[in-house]
Amino acid sequence: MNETYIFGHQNPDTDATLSSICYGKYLESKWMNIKVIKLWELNNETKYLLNLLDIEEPPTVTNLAEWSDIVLTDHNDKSQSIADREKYNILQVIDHHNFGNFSTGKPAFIRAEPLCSSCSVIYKIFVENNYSIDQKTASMLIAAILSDSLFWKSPTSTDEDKEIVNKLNQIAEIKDLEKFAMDMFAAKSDLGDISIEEIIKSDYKMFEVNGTKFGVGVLETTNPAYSLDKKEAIAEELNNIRTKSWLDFIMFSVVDIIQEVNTTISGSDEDKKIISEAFWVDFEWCTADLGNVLSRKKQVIPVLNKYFG
Ligand SMILES: [Mn+2]
Repeated sequence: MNETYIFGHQNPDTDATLSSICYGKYLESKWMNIKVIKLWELNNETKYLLNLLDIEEPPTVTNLAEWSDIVLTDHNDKSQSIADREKYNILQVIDHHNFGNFSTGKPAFIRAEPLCSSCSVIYKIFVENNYSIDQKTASMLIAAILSDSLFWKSPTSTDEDKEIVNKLNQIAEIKDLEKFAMDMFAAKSDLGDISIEEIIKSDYKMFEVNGTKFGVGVLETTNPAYSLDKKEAIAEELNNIRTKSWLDFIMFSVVDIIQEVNTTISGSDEDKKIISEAFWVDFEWCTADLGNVLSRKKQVIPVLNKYFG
């Protein structure tokens, strides 16, 4: 039986990783030969969770044999996926993002819903198929949902997501969900001694609209001062990445999860002009206060798509 590879997006976050692990386990129960992989190193939040829940870290694999079968979770966009994706055969996609840059060679199983996390969609698939959810799986699904929803602060959160977490917690039995989430965010915010490029790329996605290629990095943190203190260096590195990756535009936002404020950094006059016009904000040196803009998917990308469209 051929191996089927399952993975989330590049620069994987908690939802990307845990959705692959949980959904991979489910596909295995359907007698598929599944190999969970990741496309890049994990962030500290996901590492903390794998350690806490005693789950094996999937290997990083960036190149597969041609025409390998693949299943995508938490993304569909080509520019956020495995390199040269057209070389592979997409069997399934489980997602909660928009479809702007996606096609398959063969018919595929696609399931996407506007819920706050891919793991919410996966929970629904499990229930619909009478798949029994064990305690560890329930904890992983909860972790991913709370991570993507920033403990319900993100406007992507829906009542259905909250209901799903309540149902899952009857199995997971996590005593204090808020503490569980805050510990996870603290782990994510503990960046240690990482480079400026790693700060920008820790949660970074590329997009293409109407021939305009752009990158958007978001750092969700309980400790915004850590990166805002390095704003000049970040602004400079943004310009380097823009040149290296042949981008037309790049922005990086520090999202304070506690105060619910987005401070966006930019190092070039062109990028500042775009951000100012698109979000109606002014720059003070290299930062602009975007206010309560917490979700890249729901509050940043639609604005940029409209601007560049
Ligand atoms: Mn997600």
